[in-house]
Amino acid sequence: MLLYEHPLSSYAQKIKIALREKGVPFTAELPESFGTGRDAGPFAAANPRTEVPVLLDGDVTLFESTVILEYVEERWPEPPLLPAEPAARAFARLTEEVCDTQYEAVNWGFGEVLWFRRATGDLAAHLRAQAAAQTAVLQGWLSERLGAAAWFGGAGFGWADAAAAPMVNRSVHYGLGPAPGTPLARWHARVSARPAVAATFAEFDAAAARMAEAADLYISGGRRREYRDHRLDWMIRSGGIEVVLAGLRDGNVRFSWPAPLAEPVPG
Ligand SMILES: N[C@@H](CCC(=O)N[C@@H](CS)C(=O)NCC(=O)O)C(=O)O
Repeated sequence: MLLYEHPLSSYAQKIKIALREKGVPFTAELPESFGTGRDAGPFAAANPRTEVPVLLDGDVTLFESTVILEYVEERWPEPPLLPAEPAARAFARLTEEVCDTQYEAVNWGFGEVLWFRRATGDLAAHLRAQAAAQTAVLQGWLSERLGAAAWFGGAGFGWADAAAAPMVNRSVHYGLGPAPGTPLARWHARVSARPAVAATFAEFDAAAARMAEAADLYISGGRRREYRDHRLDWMIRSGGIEVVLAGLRDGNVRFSWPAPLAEPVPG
């Protein structure tokens, strides 16, 4: 079984954590054309959105991390990540949804400044401050959901823990982690100690250490970052519309699939 992924992708990390928790072996591969938006080759054939993660299991090819996670849970039910009770299942899915949309977008925005150097000076400081403030709001939301429990799933590790772990860990990497001693900080330490999560975070750390040189590919090497939905919304709402315009001018930003025709705008 093959997983197209990038070690920094929180969506891909969620899937790797789930597969490792269930003891399912897989090969992880960074697609050669990742970040180009190129519509040829095996990666684009597997996912026209050219986003990771993509799971290839025999004849089955799936993209969208939530769809993949549901497939993984149904195909390898043991140990279950979702609880049995309907309200608890919905709670887990809702935690994942907010992590995948609002939380991921804030982390992505901070990375655009830190790694991809999309802004300098006052704008960079402004975007960093926005990300820090919004991270605190989202960690507050997660803390309320965690309450006094050891796991988001209550008694045991589960679906919401797999989804939240890459998000909170990335904040920790940025120096925006939960305050030491808080329940969320203790949960982060607890989740990081699980072998499935520790292996996934080690891959994140190794890739993050190489990120400055990888980011050069976007500045000068013909790669184009995908600005879409929650991420694009984050950049604009947080005051970074200039970042989007500069990326379009410099040709290192793209929007989502299907790509617009390369024709001049009329008028
Ligand atoms: N909704 C998708 C989002 C996947 C996604 O945004 N993946 C990013 C990496 S974190 C990606 O592949 N971006 C393509 C690019 O920037 O070229 C999912 O849940 O799988």
